[in-house]
Amino acid sequence: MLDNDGLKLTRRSLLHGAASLAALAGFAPAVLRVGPAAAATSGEVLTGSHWGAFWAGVQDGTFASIRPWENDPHPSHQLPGVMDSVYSPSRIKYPMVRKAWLDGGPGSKPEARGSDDFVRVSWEEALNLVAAELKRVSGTYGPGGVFAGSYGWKSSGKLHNCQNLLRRMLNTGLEGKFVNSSGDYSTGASQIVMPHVMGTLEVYEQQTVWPVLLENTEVMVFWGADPIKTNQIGWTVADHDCYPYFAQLRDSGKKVIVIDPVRTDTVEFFGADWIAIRPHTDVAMMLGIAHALHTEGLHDQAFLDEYTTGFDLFLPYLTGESDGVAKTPEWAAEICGIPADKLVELARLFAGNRTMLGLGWSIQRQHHGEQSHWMLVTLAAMVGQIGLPGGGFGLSYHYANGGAPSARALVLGGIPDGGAAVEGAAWMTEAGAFTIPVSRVVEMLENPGGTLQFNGSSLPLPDVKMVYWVGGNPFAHHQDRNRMIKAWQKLETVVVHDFQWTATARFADIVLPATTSYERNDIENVGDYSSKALLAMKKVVDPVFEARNDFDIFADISDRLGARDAFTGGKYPLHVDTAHPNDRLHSQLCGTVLRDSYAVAGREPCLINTEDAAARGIADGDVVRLFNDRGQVLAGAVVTDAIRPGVMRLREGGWYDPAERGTVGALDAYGDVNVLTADLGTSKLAQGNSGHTCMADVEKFSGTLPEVKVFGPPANG
Ligand code: PGD
Ligand code: PGD
Repeated sequence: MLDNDGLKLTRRSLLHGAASLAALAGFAPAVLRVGPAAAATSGEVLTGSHWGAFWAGVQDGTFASIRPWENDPHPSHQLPGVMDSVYSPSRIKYPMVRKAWLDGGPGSKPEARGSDDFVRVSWEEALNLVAAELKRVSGTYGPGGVFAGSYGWKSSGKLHNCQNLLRRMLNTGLEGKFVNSSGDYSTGASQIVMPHVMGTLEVYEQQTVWPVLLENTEVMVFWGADPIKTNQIGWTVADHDCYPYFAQLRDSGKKVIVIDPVRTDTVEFFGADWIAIRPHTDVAMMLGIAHALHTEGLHDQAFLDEYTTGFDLFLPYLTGESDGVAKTPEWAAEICGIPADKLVELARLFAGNRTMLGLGWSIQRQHHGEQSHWMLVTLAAMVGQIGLPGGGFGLSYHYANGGAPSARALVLGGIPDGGAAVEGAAWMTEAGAFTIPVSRVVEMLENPGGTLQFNGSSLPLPDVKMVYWVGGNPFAHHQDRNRMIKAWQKLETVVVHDFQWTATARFADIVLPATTSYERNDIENVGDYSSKALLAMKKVVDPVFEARNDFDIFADISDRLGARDAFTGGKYPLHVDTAHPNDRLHSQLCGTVLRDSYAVAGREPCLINTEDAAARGIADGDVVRLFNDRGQVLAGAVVTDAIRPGVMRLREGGWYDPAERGTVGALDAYGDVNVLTADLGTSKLAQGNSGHTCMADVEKFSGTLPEVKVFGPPANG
């Protein structure tokens, strides 16, 4: 049973929730914070989402109003829901564990998934459980044990990409021992067949831009596409830059045709010719049009000869020479439900006018869906306008505002998934790690040890015992729910992070509450294709209840896997202050009697805060080793509260004294801080030195102490 309180979350109860969060902070583990700790208590904050950029109004620390960014030409009507998602009654408030799993351990009562009670646990307990289970499953079952190819529309934002972060944690903390996925649910068929047909991906590529279409295109066809609806959404932050062009197209009076079983928003917006095709029959309809083109000699044979191969193989099929069935308009009409004379009319219209065929993606999310986009390319090649201004075909006019002109702006990279960390790991087979096409997850669970035919090869199916899903809702997006429930019962453990009680979360064993992107800082491009702006996605409100950023959750699990630094990017935890010495002039006088007044254990003194020293078992006067990726230095510890926690001071100018002389990487026996610092120009403007840019860690030195030799002469010196 869900915590009943979780169903009554309101803005008022939120205040209570915030208070309980503060009260519980005592047992929350330390987190590496990404961004400032607190959001504005009142005012307006600019941020963004799949639905577009917007100004969030904050009142007394609560997200209270929302208005579109002024540079959004067609704001989505869904924005009020975006605000409400922060406080919706289905918000996950606390870490929760399924009761039977908590009582009986992994694999207990799997048939109770979806109906069992959940028990609230502390973050500490939840993180311990997840880390221990990852270690157990990967240790017991090897690289095929954990599935982490989780897919879905995680929020916009380059840093808080929870799916990359999950894989990063497993790449750095579990040597990459997990099962990954490829492809997506949007264009799974087309993105595989198009490279065979066109040599390119097509579905996620920029389209001939709208100004060119408006100037040249005479007939615009939206085929199984409803761009007025779907361009509301972007994978990054939606720009909505297509909509003003849609209005210009509508006002131009040019012909717009929509081929769709449903009279869509796009039909209404353009006052388009609506061709109400029977579902799943587009290939037949295209064949009927192709047949009419060929019969009337309207196809562009010169284009086919010059730019394509294979028409000679296709033509006998089209005419029926190879299988005895001519794909005439009459033949097609019987199948697609559109009269034959309409198909002939379309053939003449397409060939006689500059025509852009804009296809949507639903028609490739069908059994044998590869065929529709493949046949579309064939039809467009016969029309012969591919490459002419405003002609040909496009597979992304309906998605993320494809066709909105691109700015020459920076396109941001995402947080890396850490895959490089495991390249060539010993457990990898010659074929590499397990990866399955993402929509075959259930088949994978049903058929461990079997194989799956995929794009010309035979993939081995692993024996997965644990599923880790973040930023997606497979109990919404995957097909055949009842088959899926049975497959899920084969699992020993399911972990889900989400901010709402999705069906997927309800079918999990361990549920961790994530923040929405409005409770954290991030950065994102505006416009998948237009890249019209970079948006600092500012935190609007502090996390509600016990929600935490996926980043912080994974960092803490990484800690328990012994890989926090590798996950967080090797950001060593302590800043090193490298100020000038008060008892020397740089390195001058270091070799003199003055050293007697400041050296500790015969080495350069290093100030360490009392807390940092205690956490590392370091006492005043100890010889310590400071280290980072660049080098390692011995020093004498001065444990003090005269330096803030998280900072050490090792002054510049201590003489370099490598234990192994002349050797790269040697331990410096005395304390030259520039062994640790970064050799980095300040920026391309001034190219100053960055001697104060230095992060490192410190430990009590436990090896054989090298003698300090630098204050005597070199051998034979
Ligand atoms: P969403 O509902 O967007 O669906 O499937 P997808 O799984 O993407 O789920 C995203 C989840 O991520 C939400 O529960 C959200 O709360 C969570 N989330 C968002 N941000 C974060 C975050 O920062 N951290 C964490 N931990 N969670 C976060 C959509 C899929 O459905 C897609 S893309 C397509 S194209 C398919 N379409 C169809 C279809 O047309 N017809 C059918 N029959 N089925 C489909 N399924 C597919
Ligand atoms: P759908 O709405 O599934 O959109 O883009 P996609 O093009 O796949 O389908 C488009 C049209 O195809 C619909 O009007 C449908 O009636 C029609 N159709 C269905 N079957 C057939 C058929 O057999 N033949 C023909 N000719 N037409 C058919 C989806 C894209 O939209 C994707 S993949 C994602 S992840 C985003 N999701 C959303 C979203 O969930 N909500 C909105 N508002 N916008 C989105 N944009 C993106």
